[in-house]
Amino acid sequence: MATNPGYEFTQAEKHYDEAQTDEEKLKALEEMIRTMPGHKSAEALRANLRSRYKRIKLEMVEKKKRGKQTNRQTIKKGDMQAVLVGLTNAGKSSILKILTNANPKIASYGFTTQEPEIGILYYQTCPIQIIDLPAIGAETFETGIINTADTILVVIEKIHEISEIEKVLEKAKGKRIIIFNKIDLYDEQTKRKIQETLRTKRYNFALISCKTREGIEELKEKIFKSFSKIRVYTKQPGKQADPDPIIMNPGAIVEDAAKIIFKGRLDVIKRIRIWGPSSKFGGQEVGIKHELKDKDTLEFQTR
Ligand SMILES: Nc1nc2c(ncn2[C@@H]2O[C@H](COP(=O)(O)OP(=O)(O)OP(=O)(O)O)[C@@H](O)[C@H]2O)c(=O)[nH]1
Ligand SMILES: [Mg+2]
Repeated sequence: MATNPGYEFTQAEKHYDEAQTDEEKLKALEEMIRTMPGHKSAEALRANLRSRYKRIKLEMVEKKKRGKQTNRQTIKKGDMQAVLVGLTNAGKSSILKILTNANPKIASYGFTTQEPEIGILYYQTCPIQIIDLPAIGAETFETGIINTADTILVVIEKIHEISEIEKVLEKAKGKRIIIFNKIDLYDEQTKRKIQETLRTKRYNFALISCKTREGIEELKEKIFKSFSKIRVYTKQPGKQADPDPIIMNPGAIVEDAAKIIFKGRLDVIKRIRIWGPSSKFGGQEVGIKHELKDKDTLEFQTR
């Protein structure tokens, strides 16, 4: 090189050539700019290094933006969507992992989660979308998904965190469940106190531990209930009911269920009987306009 570079500069240049990531490249470039020859003929080189530095920085910002966009696009809102919100380290990703098939990064060093992550919780075979978000205060934290989610899962380690978290929930419309995590760290008496405080404040809450799995099944049920859907089981005459319910909105009638089962062909139905909360007695015969309730069992006799 015409500018007679010194040893340090040559080393920095080597680092640049060997750099695997944008961060490493930037670091090497900084080093090159710092150690490059000072005389006048090096001006062009300096300009070249500076523009290289700028270009990589810009590319990094673009990549970050694109990354976010793709992630947002892949999170297509499901019928039942719950989002995990909280301060760093509360255990949001641990909860995603325990509830769903997702395998997020979990660590104690803080601000571990950098992008929204999605998992599916199958509750009685119906899919519930659970979204894990970066912690409040993280550079990549955004409220978009929180504002449209059906249910907000407020994850805390201490009760006073609730008021801080509520600040980002101003535009959130979903139902809220307070999840007091890491309950394994407390004795029975303290646990009761925590429970009492949350009850007095009239929160819908769950005390859980990702470590011992305490409270996890109850939490699943609370999450499902928060969507206010109804489960309707179906059966054929003389047979056991199908263990997988049909998930419907409150106010649904027999006709809605029949349309799903018979794909719209209602003329095949001869007789309808019902068991459960909406029936006067087990096996009551009902018409197509009969309103269903959660945990009803419907029997269709066909022609
Ligand atoms: N004792 C105990 N530790 C837990 C429990 N749940 C999570 N942890 C630990 O808490 C730390 C943080 O867990 P994460 O799931 O990464 O927390 P997070 O809320 O996703 O953190 P960020 O991504 O930084 O916002 C990890 O060291 C976990 O092992 C629990 O129920 N009990
Ligand atoms: Mg996390």
